[in-house]
Amino acid sequence: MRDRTFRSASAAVTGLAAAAAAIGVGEAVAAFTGPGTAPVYAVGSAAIDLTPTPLKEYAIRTFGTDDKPVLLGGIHLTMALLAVLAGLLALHRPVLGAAVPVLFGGVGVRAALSRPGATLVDAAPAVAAGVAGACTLFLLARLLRAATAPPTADTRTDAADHPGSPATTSHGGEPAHQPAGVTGRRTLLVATSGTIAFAASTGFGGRALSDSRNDIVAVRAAVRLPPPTTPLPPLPAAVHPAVPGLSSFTTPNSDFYRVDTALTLPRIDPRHWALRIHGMVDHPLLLTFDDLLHLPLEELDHTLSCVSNEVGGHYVGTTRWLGASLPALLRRAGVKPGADQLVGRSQDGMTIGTPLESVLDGRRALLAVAMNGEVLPVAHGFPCRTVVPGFYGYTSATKWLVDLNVTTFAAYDPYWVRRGWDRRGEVRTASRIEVPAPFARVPAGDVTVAGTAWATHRGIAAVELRVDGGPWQTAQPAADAGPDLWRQWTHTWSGATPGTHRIEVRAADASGAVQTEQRAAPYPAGATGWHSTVVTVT
Ligand SMILES: Nc1nc2c(c(=O)[nH]1)N[C@H]1C(S)=C(S)[C@@H](COP(=O)(O)O)O[C@H]1N2
Ligand SMILES: [Mo]
Repeated sequence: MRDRTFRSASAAVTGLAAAAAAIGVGEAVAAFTGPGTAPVYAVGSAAIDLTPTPLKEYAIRTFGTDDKPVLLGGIHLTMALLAVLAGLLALHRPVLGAAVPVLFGGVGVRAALSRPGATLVDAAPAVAAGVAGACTLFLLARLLRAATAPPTADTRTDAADHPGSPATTSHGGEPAHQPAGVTGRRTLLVATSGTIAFAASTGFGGRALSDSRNDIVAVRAAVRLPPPTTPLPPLPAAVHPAVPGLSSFTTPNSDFYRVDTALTLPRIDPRHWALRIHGMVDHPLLLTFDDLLHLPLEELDHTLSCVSNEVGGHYVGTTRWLGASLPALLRRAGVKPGADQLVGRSQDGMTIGTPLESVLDGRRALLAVAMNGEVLPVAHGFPCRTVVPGFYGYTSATKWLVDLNVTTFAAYDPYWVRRGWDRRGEVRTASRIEVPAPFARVPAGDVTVAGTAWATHRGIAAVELRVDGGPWQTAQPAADAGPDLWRQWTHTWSGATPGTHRIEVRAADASGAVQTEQRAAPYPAGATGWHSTVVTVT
């Protein structure tokens, strides 16, 4: 019995060791083919693209920015379970067991080749991983069988281990045969720990090599940006009421929300970057990063928000972008009549379509290279992204931009539109209460309420509050910094009485249209409904 447990446990361990060796070898090869081609990442990226929209929405809602670690954890867990099964299978049928890593390698190959812009070389890490996993498992399984082979007449030495089956051997109990099993177990132990050490060194070594081969941090730090040709004055202090707990007017880069499908961040060396502007234009353009920096650079203060933001949510931020004028470049390329959609494509294959007439209607839209005076952070699109005020990120803000296609809505559906999201993606009016915090306890009397509202590119005209469904009261809007920016506001709720109260907020955009009370989920065109917060007055 103890032997059987040992055999099974050892089989599980050999399965896990072989899987680790496979992942390690995959990482080592991926150091040369790109971090996104490592099998686990390739499978994860393919999974993101294949995930049905409701599940994706659920993941963003439930795990927020942690959705990627959760996905990677799930893939590793699935692999671990399969590895244990493969180990057990290999114990009896080594060839069948070894087929499991081969199958998994096959899934990795498919995933790697499904990535946008993939070439055959991108499949190399998954091929190497599958072969390494299969060979390792086959060899370890053989060692395990040798070490724990069911006792034959020659090796059955220890009847005490088999209380139900008395020894029937003529050599029974002869200790001279003991060392054979011990040696076998020792060989197995050495081989298994050797495999694990090998897996760790190729895995971590491969990652480290990959990081040093693609040292985007150093490349980015070396970028020198010219100053803006037309600098904006600093924002007036009056845009931000000095209420403790209210978010800052400008969002620090480190706090700026991040939403994208990139499991490994694209690492683009600006020295090798070029942007193609083509499609329905008279003169297609190809711009290097140097060309871009030699264009007049302008600044844009702008509030970017995500269509997946829930009512009261935090997928929204305000920043000062720096970049070249997108409309000016499109005019230089000469947009042909009939074109109505501008599709940006990122290095990792994301496509984002913006209504062309909006880009060209006089609003400021940028090929941005910096935010808040800092070269674009890698997570926010280094070296270049688009920004077009008035639209959610998924229809206007392509990070890691490499291609702009002037086309039509009839001819092309971008990534999210193919998944059922609204093809225009204009920002809906939104407002949220930030102070008091939800479920805060505040003293009776005059209570300061404060928050933020935005209707990007239309602007906010008014904000109203009510308590416990009472009459709407007008809040005090802070200074208006322009329609492309959110607007903060404060309100004094006078005479708050002890008990639990609900405060509700709604805003009107510059056209006078008031936010609808009707609750709608973010899918397919952005959340609607009034934000409310419950507080206890003491
Ligand atoms: N390449 C690429 N660009 C992208 C996305 C993406 O997944 N890939 N997501 C878009 C979405 S949905 C949003 S809301 C914004 C978010 O930009 P941020 O991460 O800089 O805040 O980027 C947009 N640009
Ligand atoms: Mo988004």
